[in-house]
Amino acid sequence: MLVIGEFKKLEKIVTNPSSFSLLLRLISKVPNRRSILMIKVVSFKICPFVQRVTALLEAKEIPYEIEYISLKDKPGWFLEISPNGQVPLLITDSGVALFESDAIVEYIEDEFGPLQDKLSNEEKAVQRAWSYLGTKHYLMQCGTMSSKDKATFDERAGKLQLVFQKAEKQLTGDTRFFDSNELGKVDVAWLPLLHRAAIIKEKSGFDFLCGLPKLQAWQHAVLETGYALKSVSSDFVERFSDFYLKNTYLGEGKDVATSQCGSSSCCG
Ligand SMILES: N[C@@H](CCC(=O)N[C@@H](CS)C(=O)NCC(=O)O)C(=O)O
Repeated sequence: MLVIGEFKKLEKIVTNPSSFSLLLRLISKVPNRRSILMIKVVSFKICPFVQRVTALLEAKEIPYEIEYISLKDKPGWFLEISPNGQVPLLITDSGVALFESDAIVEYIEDEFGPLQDKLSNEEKAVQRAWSYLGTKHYLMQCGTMSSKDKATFDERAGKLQLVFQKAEKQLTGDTRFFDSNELGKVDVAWLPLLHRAAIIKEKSGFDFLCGLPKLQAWQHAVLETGYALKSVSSDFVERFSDFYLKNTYLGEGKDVATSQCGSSSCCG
């Protein structure tokens, strides 16, 4: 709800259209604001780097519109404004195209405030480091899920599970999320990994988080926020399954559910 002070700010903006970002912040408090003014995210439907950005926008309740492109046939306008030719690309309210999800996340935090306030520099650095560790493994998870045969899958999954084990060791189990009962930067950075692990478990029986109870509890808490679903398109699971569960070991392998962390061997 807008309070009186905010109406005064709004009045100031009306007479000074350059204060656009302040207007966006105010608009984010207005119901049905999506129809008013939005920043734009250029996306590919199953890209985890995009999802970390859209999950943060969702968690911060920042209005945005999304445009999906084909990465096999990138449109000319996109190549024109995207220096790395990759998604996500975020076009700010003043029309500046931002690329690289780390930079985009920092921009959102600078512009709209971080998810958690009052962190010490040390805490912020630890959170940044754990966020990088998560995002650095998106491609490893994609590669693992794309594996065509058991040997390749086992080798890749084994490497990924080492990272999940590190996270298990870091989690205290005393907080709902990574290091707090409030959703934070690390939770959003790991959300795509945890979301994909949940879909793979549901569809194939293979559990990336097998034998890691604190990570499983964290996954549950992150998914329970609803931001995983809100940050992807309504046909995400279908698109994701088409890509990773067809002509892959995960999709076709008869022994997937009992591979490595089989349900009877270590997950109970
Ligand atoms: N370092 C980039 C990685 C983004 C990325 O790899 N995006 C993939 C889709 S998930 C992409 O656009 N690939 C197309 C290409 O590289 O041509 C970031 O953090 O934004």
